Amino acid sequence: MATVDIWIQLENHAWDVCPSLPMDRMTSAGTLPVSPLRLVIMHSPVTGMSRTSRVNRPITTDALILRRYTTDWRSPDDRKVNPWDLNEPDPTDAGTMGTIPGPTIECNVGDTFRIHFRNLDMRTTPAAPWDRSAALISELKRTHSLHAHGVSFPTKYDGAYPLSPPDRDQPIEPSERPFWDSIGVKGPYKQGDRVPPLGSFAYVWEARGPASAGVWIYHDHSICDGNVARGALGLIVVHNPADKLNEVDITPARLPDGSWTGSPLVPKSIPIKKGTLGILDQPAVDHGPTPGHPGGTLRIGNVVIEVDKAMGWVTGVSLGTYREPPDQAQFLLVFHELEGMGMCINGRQYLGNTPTLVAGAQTRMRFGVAGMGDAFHTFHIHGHRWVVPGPSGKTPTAIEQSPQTEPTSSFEDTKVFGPGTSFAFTLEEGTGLFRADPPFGEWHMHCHVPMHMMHGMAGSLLVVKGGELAMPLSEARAVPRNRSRRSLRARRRPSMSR
Ligand SMILES: [Cu+2]
Repeated sequence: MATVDIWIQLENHAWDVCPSLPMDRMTSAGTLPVSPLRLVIMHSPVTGMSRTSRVNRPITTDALILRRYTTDWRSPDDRKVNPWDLNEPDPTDAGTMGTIPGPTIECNVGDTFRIHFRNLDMRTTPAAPWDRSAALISELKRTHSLHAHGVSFPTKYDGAYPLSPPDRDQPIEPSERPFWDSIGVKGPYKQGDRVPPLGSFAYVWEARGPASAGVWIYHDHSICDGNVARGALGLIVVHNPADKLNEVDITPARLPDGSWTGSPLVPKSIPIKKGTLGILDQPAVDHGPTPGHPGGTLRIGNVVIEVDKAMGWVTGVSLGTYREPPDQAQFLLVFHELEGMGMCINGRQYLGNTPTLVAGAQTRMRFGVAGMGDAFHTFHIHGHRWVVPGPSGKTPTAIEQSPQTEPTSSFEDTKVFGPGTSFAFTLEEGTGLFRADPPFGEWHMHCHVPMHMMHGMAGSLLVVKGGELAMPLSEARAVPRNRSRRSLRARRRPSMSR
């Protein structure tokens, strides 16, 4: 029974739903509308870091990013949602400055977690970060909160406007008084359902009993609708160590290169003749300096291009080799909509940008899948099936206290879920009834609603041995348009002459 302290800050900045590839590997290039501007200014409010970044398909207004920080919001502590995702960009100041979904809150059954939340929504109108004269939008529109599913708390920690009462344990500090005044909170105490810009609030949530084990969503639930559709959501993972069949234990040794910001690839350099970047007539994502590459790296799919400091010269090209996959891995996926962009998985769209999860044949894969937005989805991984574990017993108390290890679903091949729902399941080691045999290769992992899938709600599971060269993955070829009447006539002619 531990208390886990987590520091989260809400920030606003640009977000690219296609950070790796300006195309859809599933339906071929040319199908994806790409932003004509392609350049945004990224600003990290606490470190002061600012840079111009190339984007392929940014959301139309600033995203609202929940970002992990060290104690007292001293410095960003960004971590990838899925370090074994081939396509997830660098989440730090040098990359996307946070993730969608936001920080994963992880604890064990019985633990309490204290979420120190600070609101740094500084959106201006018009949404033009380079326009210094732009005015901040109204404080009420920039007021936010955090609300959690699956765990226990009193109403003061519910974060659900307008129902949460003032928290008598959290007086408003003199330094925050003007901010709370600006949204009409005149009393002496903070209110967790309405945290004003520059204000803070601590939520205390409890993973009470084995019934809280699993994966749950948390999200903004304050004054304005639409904040969740700008990215203000995250996942809670409650582990149940008693669940020997389904649990995974993610130690640094099981992360790629021992790091939450690691990648499934080990860069393997192929020296080439110095050449200009002009030869790359394709947008690529700037991944900034990386270890071993004092200049920086650009990535087009899984081809890594090393560039010099001024990004004017190509200094090398690398495909990379796959790291040896871990024996246990956790994969978290949120199927949701981002404003103006439609269907996303983890804030990204189209195969090649969405998660391509890398695992080995013997990896125990713990999946946590959640839905958010207006639509219902159906989760499907080709070549894999599972059962959802749940409680044993028939009374509410028995259900709440039982270890949640009983297989309670039928044999699942495609699972329906929707806004605010989540489920977790485990694919055990090895092959058999539940796993593809042979396992190697790339498997589609998508929403099975055709319209959602064709709008980019599709990722993949890539099963590798480790050590092999990461060759470019399969891409669709453009499907020709309907044949003209002339070409159809030409096809018919031979049969007519018979
Ligand atoms: Cu769907």
